[in-house]
Amino acid sequence: MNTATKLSGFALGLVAVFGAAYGVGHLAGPVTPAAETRHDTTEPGHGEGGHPPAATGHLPGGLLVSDRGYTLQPVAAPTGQFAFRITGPDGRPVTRYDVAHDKRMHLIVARRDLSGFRHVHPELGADGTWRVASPLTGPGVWRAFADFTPTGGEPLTLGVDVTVPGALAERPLPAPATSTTVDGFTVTLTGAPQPGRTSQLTLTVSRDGRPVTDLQPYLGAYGHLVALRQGDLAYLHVHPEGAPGDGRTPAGPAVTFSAEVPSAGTYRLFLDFRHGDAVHTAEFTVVAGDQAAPASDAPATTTAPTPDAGHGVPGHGHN
Ligand SMILES: [Cu+2]
Repeated sequence: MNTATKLSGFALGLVAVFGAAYGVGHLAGPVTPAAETRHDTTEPGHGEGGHPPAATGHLPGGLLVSDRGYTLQPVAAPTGQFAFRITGPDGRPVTRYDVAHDKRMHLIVARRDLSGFRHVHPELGADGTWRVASPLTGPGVWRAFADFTPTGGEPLTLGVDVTVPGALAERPLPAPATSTTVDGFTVTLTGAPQPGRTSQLTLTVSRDGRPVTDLQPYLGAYGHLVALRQGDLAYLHVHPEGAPGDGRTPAGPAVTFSAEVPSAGTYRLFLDFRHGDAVHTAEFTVVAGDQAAPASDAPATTTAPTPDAGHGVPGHGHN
């Protein structure tokens, strides 16, 4: 048993590394085949394959550490603190940001195995350094996403890997499900993401079998949904339809999002919602598009019913 667990962890590690390597290769442009290197004046960036260098805007967020002149740089920080800065096109730390969803900076972190999700809001120092009590809650390779809008620029999400040393215990991704529990709440998901087109995802919150109708606004909405793609952690942040106080958006139990995932594959959804002056995060594994994601066939064999999983119907459904 123990050996099997270790092996599956190892296999997942390989998948993650392969995914990361693939992502880097894709972002750097296609590798030029040897037969095409006959030109004496090979210009860097003159890639073939129809991906012009300036087309990074079509990529999902969070895959790049540097985009449109802005770069995410972790900086040394005291134990227990996480610090970073964003440098701008002039190479200097950016100190002016627009407020988006109540904050000038949203820092989202998750381990490469998609465990340990946190969403926090650092404080900006006069020198352009952002600092926050470290959300990196244990050993592992973490992806840190900075989601911000530099004043005068467009919204950006930059991502960087940060390693926290220690004994690494890779966690397998939980199987796809349409219901989960967190902090005594049950959250159910209806709708399934479809690659390349907008899908409605509705998350419904209940507690002790009763619908929760007194959700509290959190960052200007009744919910925030982040989706991370397994393999490269492509980042998607969606806000719900309607806003608190607009006269038509109820404070639960349902919060509806319009989301478009960039490809078929397995995603982990993280729903932040606020109730009782505390923020709760409900997590779901979903499969978008064709059920061909290799990493998802391992959990499919574990069909043991769990008492709190509600309808344990996988989120993907060929009828
Ligand atoms: Cu935030």
